[in-house]
Amino acid sequence: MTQRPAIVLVRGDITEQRADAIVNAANTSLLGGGGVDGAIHRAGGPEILAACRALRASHYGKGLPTGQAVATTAGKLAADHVIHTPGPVWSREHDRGELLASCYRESLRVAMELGARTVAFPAISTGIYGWPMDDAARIAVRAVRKSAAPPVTEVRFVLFDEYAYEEFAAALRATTA
Ligand code: AR6
Repeated sequence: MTQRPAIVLVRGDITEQRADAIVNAANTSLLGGGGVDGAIHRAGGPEILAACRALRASHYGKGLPTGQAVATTAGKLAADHVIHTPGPVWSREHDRGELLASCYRESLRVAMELGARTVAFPAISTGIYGWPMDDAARIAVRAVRKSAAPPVTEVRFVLFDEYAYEEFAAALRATTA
């Protein structure tokens, strides 16, 4: 029987992670922004933006749709690849949970195609896009449990603060219970 990939939580900065792939909470323009996106482009250098611009020109003239994922070089980062995925903006009126789950699923699909074994995710949509942390954590953990498969051996959630860490830990406990 094949081993299920491990899900690991760490507190920290995703730009400092050693992993085969790190995931960027991007926007549909693929051209950078604040939060994790800004930090990844700053730390990874201009190669990442150049690769994003090339993808815009070749495949995504109108931008990358929310919930999809695409990989570029990781530039100067310790990772091999950055996988960019635009999360949904949280809405009180519309349930966009499926789109948020799709970010995790599609990012993992791309990671597996690349042969990545270790993949690090931030808490997509929980910053500028306003998603409540408890709900986002539940969706993230469920989606990863469902979709992670070999060659991935480890999925790491990299949480920026104690609150995010605690909410992901609670979500993990709830799905293993
Ligand atoms: N490492 C790990 N987590 C981080 C880091 C970091 N270096 N920096 C912030 N976080 P956000 P979103 C946490 O806003 O909500 C950008 O402008 C942060 O505390 O980066 O998906 C894009 O271009 C929060 O919990 O992403 C889009 O326009 C989580 O990461 C938009 O923001 C996500 O926060 C995307 O918004």
